Amino acid sequence: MKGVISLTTTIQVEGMTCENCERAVKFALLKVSGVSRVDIQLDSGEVTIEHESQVDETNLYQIIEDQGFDVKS
Ligand SMILES: [Cu+2]
Repeated sequence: MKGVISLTTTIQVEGMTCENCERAVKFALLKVSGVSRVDIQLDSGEVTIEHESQVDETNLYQIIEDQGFDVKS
């Protein structure tokens, strides 16, 4: 049986100001296959994503930007 490797990626995001921003980012990320959990700290802009290792992290950045927010590099 092949094990699934789970990774945690933390992304610093700018521009999320309220619960609606938080929810938009969270739901968009949870739609990605292989993403199992998303935690968002609204005050610090920290988005923590638990995902399988095959998930492309640049795709996660793109999804956040598509919601209208800036990913700090
Ligand atoms: Cu908002």
